Amino acid sequence: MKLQTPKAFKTLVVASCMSLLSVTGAVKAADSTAPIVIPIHNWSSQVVMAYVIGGMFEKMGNNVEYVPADSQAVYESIRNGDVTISHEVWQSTFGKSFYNAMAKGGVIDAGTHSATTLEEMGVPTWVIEQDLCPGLPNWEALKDCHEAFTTPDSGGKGRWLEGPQSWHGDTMPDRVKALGLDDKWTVKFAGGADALWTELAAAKKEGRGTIVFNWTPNFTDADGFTFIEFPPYTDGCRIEDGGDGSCGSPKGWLKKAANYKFPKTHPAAYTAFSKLDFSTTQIGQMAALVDVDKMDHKDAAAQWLKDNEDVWMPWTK
Ligand code: TMO
Repeated sequence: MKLQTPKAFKTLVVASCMSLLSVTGAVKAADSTAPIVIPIHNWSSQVVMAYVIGGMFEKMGNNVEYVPADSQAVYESIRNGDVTISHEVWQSTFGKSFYNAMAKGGVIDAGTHSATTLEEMGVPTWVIEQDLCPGLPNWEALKDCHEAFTTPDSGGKGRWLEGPQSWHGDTMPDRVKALGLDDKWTVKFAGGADALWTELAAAKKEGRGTIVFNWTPNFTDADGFTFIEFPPYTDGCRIEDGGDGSCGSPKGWLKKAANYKFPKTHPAAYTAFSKLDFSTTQIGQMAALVDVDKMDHKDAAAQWLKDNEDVWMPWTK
């Protein structure tokens, strides 16, 4: 065994002083220059918020990279470190993938937004006002009104226009069957979120009934959209969770997720991300900048950051 050299001894002394300093809070660790990788999915608030959060990180001096990502597979990508964060973990649609990845090790819960969520089939409120399906929003009204919701491609059945299949798999077709509605209703998957908004506008213009998948917070909160009230959600009620599938979606949370190394590699950015918290109104506004005002996602985010410095700047301090 060798005796400690003076140089190693010196290093030890310096290291001890540094840890003493950090205990008293006098030293802040610097964020790594490695890029923070933010995923881009396929609904407007998520994309605008990606650029809002990325813009905030950049203002803090961080490097940011954006990657298009599948909204279910992203939790495994966060777990293995290819993606750093997810800023909109919707309970109903992504809760299972989020917790599955967490259970495998490598994903942390970085806090919950103030906004509560619902992701559910529903109708524009004028459909109820015009009584196109008497008894809505109670789901049992659907037993008796499918004729008002047929489309040229629905084979005489009423049609539910569900979101892209990449969001929920067969949850809605399973539900139609489990509720005994499959003789009268069929589910069609939209190619993308825009197809849902096109359908809402077309149905209104033509004065015909329509049932579409939608969510809150969204820009439609301001227009009058009514979610159908299905039998209440309980843990395990869906077929993929071992239940019979005859339940609606949960009134859920909206969380933030991160790779487990993020707090260590980028402590300042992680601290800001952990404090970051959006309300229903703020998220609805982010969506509206694109879906109502027709802005580009990046321009919408730049506008939002400019108009809301009092909201996000305190998170960076
Ligand atoms: C995940 N989404 C908000 C589209 O339901």
